[in-house]
Amino acid sequence: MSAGAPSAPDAAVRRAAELRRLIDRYNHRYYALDDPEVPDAEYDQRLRELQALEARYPALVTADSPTQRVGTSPVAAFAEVRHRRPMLSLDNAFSDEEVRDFDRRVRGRLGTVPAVAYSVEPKLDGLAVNATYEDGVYTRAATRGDGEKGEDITANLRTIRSLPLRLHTRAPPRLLEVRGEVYMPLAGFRRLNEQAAARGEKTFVNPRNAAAGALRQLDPAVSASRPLDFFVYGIGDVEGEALAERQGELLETLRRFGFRICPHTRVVASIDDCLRYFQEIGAERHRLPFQIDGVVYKVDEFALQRRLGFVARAPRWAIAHKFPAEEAMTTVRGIEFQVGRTGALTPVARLAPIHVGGVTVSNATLHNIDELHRKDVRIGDTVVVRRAGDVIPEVVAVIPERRPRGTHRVELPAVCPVCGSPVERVEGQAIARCTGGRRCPAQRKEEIKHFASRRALDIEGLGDKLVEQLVDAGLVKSPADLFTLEEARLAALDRMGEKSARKLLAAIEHAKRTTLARFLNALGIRDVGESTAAALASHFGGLDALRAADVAQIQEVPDAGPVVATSVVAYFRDRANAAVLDRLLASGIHWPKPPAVARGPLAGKVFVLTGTLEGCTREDATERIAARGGKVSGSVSKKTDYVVAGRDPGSKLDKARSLGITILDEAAFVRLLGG
Ligand code: D41
Repeated sequence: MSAGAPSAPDAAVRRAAELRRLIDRYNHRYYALDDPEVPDAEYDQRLRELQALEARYPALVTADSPTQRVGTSPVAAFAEVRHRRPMLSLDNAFSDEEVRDFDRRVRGRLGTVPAVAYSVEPKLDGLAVNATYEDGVYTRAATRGDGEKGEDITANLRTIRSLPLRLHTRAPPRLLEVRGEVYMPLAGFRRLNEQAAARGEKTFVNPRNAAAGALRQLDPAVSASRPLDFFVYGIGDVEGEALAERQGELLETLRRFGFRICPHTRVVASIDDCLRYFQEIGAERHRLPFQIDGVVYKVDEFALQRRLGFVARAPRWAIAHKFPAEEAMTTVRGIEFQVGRTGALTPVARLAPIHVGGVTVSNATLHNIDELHRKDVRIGDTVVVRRAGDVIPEVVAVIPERRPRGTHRVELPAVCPVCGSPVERVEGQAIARCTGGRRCPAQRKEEIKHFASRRALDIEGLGDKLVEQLVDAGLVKSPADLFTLEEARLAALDRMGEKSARKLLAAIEHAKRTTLARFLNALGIRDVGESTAAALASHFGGLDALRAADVAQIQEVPDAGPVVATSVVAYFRDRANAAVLDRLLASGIHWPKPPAVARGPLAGKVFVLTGTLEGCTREDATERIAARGGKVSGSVSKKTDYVVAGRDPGSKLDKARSLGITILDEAAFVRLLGG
């Protein structure tokens, strides 16, 4: 022991060991199991106590102490680390047929086996890393690199709170290498990008790049501030007894050791089951809290894996079944501004057609003028385009190296490209609008399309093309004109005829019977979407009460803040809107009286859901709350009674904590619902 540092009394040694054990357990419960055991304040207090003890007696500091997660100083460059066993790569399959070929090869090599059991694991889109434990203590981590040697990221991986610094077992192997994927959960990725955008900094193209950037931070303190996580999917070298005979068992053992294992991992009996699993997870993938780019199938039995062996750097016993790519590169042929229902100008890139996310894309949104300027997309640029699931394709980023000479920054037009009215942009807002209102044909068309759409008045057969025709022909200037259309004039339109005209008029007649919520949604009041319309309808019960309400009264509705309330009041005050509204009502639009005040055990209670629930979907949860008289709101405010926090909750949880709102985990929520 160095001179001057007092040697620690036995009591301090024991207390430090106890604190380390406690904090480790709290960390595991909080970060790995999403099931906190103690309040945050208690956790902080224990950590501070340990820090104080270690400051007083530096000899107490151990490599696995939870105080050591951040603390080492920045390094100049990463040292090279040679893996004790090479980190293999994975062969890819892009179709069911290629997967079946893989299974046939496996069974062919094994001889008589009729069907092989596979471990099926979502393929996390992150970075493969290797973490080493000696006598149960975390000692080292490295990136995959070229599979033989990677970079030393020991300090950075240590900052991931779900990583155990000591294995949860009494008899750890002498040495254990675990392999897994470091990734950035989507909620954290979005938050990080929002913060970067707010500071006017460059955002990350995708969570994978963000995770790579975070891991490669030379300063572990910066790395620690990035929301990374780690799922383990296998092992490298082990010294000591074998941990398992099968992949599925191995993952269970690693889970017991304290690692996070991807929760959707399973063992299935045959390749048919693998393909079914691929379909299932493919349908669910955009609701997962992390990004996956396929599924990995691994022969479950290690004895069979050993018989199959390797070719080149890839095992013969595993394959990655990939989803179609959701990102692709193409060039920008033009940038135009589309005018929406409320006059908002949306910049849209016209693209050289490109196959992405399973379809051909030739337009992609740039969201708004700020986004366009932040990404600095120009005509002629090569860009990354993304189409994920049913989401509208978007331009993610420009490839600056590919920019041709002589391009120009795109500016917001001074006048509306459709009607020539001045474009207005409120200071501090991202959205620029055409000021033409119903005089602008583009706004008129969008207003009527929205009015007729499925989740509004649901007028069957009145599609986008027909609306455009009706507006262009001057037959319809506002939604109210739909109810005075004449059969003869309709029938005279291109591609119409008498029969279609009659059908459309019948559909319009049919749509007059609706609900107040649908009707309010159909009006297209700024800042009032489907769920806010429903909340307004159920709170006020009738249109007259809502029309008479002031800003303060509207703010009593869950989900309605000052922005919504101001927009609603402004809508009903507008003379032109009032005239359209009166004509709509005069045409015979009606709805049943809503049921009297909600009753049930949760009457009047406002819930906010965040994160993923294991036992039911968000829609189910909403229905179950509503069935008991409660309401679900999209955002946390003082009006919120309960926040239900599922797995990987978002910033709503932080907000709830700061407002002191009751937080329910899934189990408590189910109990509140009555089992
Ligand atoms: O989730 C993943 N990204 C994942 C990657 C996974 N679940 N399992 C994997 N298994 C392997 C073998 C079979 C070679 C042990 C992998 C990877 N490899 C892998 N990741 C990057 C390169 C290889």
